[in-house]
Amino acid sequence: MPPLDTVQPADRAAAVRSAAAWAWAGYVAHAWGADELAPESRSSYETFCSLGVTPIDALDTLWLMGLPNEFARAADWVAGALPGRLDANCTVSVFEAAIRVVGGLAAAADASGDVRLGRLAVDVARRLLPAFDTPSGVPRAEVDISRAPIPDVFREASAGTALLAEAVLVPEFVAAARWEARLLVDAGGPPAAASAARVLVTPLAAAALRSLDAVLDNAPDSDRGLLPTTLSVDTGAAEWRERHTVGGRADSAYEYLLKTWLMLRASADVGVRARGERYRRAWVRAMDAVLDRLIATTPAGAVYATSDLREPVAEHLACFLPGNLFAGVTAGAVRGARAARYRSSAAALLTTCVAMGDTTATGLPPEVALFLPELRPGHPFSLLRPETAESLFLAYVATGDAAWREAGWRLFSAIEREARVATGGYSGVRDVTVSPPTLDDSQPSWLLAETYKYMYLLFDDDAAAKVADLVLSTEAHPLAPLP
Ligand code: DMJ
Repeated sequence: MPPLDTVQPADRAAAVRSAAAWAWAGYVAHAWGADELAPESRSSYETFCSLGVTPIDALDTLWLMGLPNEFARAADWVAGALPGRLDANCTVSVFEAAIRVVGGLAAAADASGDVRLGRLAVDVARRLLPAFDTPSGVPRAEVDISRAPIPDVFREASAGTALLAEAVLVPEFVAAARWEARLLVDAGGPPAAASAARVLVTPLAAAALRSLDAVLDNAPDSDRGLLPTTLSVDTGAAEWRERHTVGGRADSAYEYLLKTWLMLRASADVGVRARGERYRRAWVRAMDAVLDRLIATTPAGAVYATSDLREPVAEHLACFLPGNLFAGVTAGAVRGARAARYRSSAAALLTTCVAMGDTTATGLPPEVALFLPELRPGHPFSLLRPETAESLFLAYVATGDAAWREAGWRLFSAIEREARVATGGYSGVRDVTVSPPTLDDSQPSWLLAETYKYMYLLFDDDAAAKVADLVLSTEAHPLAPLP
């Protein structure tokens, strides 16, 4: 990596690519076959039943960045090792396995045409399917990935409550259902099996849609589009009165109202498009309510997403929201005065997310910021999360404003300066207010799946053009919309 201050704007994408290659090289050297890299101790740790979540999550980033040898090595390992690992008796989070493993496999299969990965996306999605077998259709939080029956005691303990984000997983399950249909057709099945209408009624897609519909059908009208943060898997209704939020536990459900529409809206099938329209309307209603009720402005004019309890707390996780608003405007989900409101609110929210990093000694944003009323870190650690980079990319696409690219470069430089490990990889930091920081010795799989991918997309117009017609999942996996 050349000195950061000598990198010309035209070379920024190459710098991101080389950082991603460093993150990957660290994983290969010290954690090969494990879930995630512990870069400082040059070892690894297991977070997902040893499924090898880092290579799975990284596959389509390696492909997009033009790292064919790295992609081939990862794809071969996944195709060879994952089937055996899936048969080990182990409990996984349905949400995490869907967004990282099913989404990662399906997107990599879409991009490369590697049928082995498509088959595995279907296999993993089918293994998650029993979780959706609840009275409401809202899935249980966890499932045994080996398909072992859930012990009764565990079933009772975990059956009661789901988080909102866990209930809305349509893009991943539709992507897996498409691969299932494609494999059927390839094996001599009727071509009509791959039509959008037929894909949506397969068990995989139908289960995810039933859960989303249960959430929307049961959301109290008095909440005017806001969704309950915890749900009963028996009824699909709010489990107890809890704050409304777009932060952790709820975030991707709001994001996926828009993205479920994006998956369905271009279909040649009028019924599929009509179904998608329900989710576009739900997204607009939700975003109107979020802007009315969950946004706060400090006396100094900083705008941030909080909760309806109005605590002066901003989570980095909620920094996906400006990008989601920009994406909706770009896609034409809203027009006229509403589009103008979404665009200006998104710019104000993103300005605060950028300031969360710009105002710390490391240049990294904290996990949680407080406004007292000045901006200061609440939880001061950083897990190198992607949400600000994601929103910067989507803001740049929507506006073409080079200031968003400059902010992205500052964020990239901060990671490079503060979080790079000399022996390979990057690490989260314990306190973003101290430079150089103490590292937490972990490289989350989303660094390669999302953070570097969004930075690369921000700086590389050709790469951005490649994903322009795809739907970027909540884990940044580019999924093909239904035909
Ligand atoms: C990722 O797994 C996804 O972006 C998810 O939607 C939220 N949490 C992490 C990154 O912060």
